[in-house]
Amino acid sequence: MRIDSFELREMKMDLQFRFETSFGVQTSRRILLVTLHADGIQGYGECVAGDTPGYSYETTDTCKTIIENVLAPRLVGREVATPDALLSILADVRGHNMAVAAVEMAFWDAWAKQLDTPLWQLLGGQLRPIPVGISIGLQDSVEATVEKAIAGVQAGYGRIKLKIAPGRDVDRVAGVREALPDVNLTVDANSAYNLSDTPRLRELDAFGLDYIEQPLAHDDLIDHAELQRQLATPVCLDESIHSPEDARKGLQLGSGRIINLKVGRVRGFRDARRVHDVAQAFGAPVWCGGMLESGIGRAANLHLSTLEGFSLPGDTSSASRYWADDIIEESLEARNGLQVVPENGPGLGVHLNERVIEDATTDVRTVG
Ligand code: OSB
Ligand code: MG
Repeated sequence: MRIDSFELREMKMDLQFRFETSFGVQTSRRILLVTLHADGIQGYGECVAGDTPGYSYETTDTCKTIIENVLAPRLVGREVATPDALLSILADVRGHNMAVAAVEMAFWDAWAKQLDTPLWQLLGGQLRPIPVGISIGLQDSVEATVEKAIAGVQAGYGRIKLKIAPGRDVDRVAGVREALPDVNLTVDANSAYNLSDTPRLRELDAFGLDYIEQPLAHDDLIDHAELQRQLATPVCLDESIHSPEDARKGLQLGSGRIINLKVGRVRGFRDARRVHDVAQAFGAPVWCGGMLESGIGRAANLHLSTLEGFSLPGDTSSASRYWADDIIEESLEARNGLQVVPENGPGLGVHLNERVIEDATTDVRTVG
């Protein structure tokens, strides 16, 4: 495909709920939407970077700068045949995975549209309903946490993930487990603990959690391995895994037994697939994480989740939980804890809602 231009659009979207994690509170989201124009086709990519450098050093602003000034100028005017070719043009860009992934996603979407193929098929997946759960932010009380978890189960979700932080952990988990003895329950610490908290984390072994997500530092594999040796509950790695090599090292060291896979964190679909393959070689389950995506990113997550190693419910819950109005026409709503992969046309299989996008847009730039 000959890449003609990129449009970089920034939108501000209000969240339907206050989302608190161990790294901060969010009530809205700045989202970058990348549109790639090539051979008369438009491909879309959503950048998952957050507004602040809490989850990752990447932010909406760093991604905007890197895409506008580094990635897009290199690609405009070039003939690019495959995602591999695109990634090799960007190979010397160290890090900035979320920026690269947004551009790579737009390329996959355009490429799949040119091939008249749904993205899931091009990725090598199998079409099936996608099991999803919900991620519940830190609440001020045990009661509020239990209430949110019960509402999630009543809405049909079969897996509940609770955000935890020191002092807001064992009591929350105990309360939810008592109210919901059979639900698939997990926790996500977003790096809020260190090895000296091992006794506290061991208390969680009593509640039959499916996993404890990213308890220790964002850049650590060594201490996670030590912690995993002392825990019965599997550790699931999120922030620590940025590449297929990280996945190999983490699984080889025993830093965790499960991987939360996010396209943006690992530089795009090609490498997400490689992380998936590494995990399969180790017999480790993966599941698709969420980054409070709008419609394009949410659709992308559902396509990725069709790969066979995605054997645990993902975080791609109903779009209406997050947004009053999504940026796509299709409604990505879970029923009985299952999402349908959108197939309203080739590629990502969704269409932009121009009205919602216009209203939410705060900045537009074009390269090329
Ligand atoms: O750690 O999985 C995480 C959201 C933003 C950044 C990091 C994380 C999350 C979530 C929310 O847990 C998942 C979602 O509902 O999109
Ligand atoms: Mg996480």
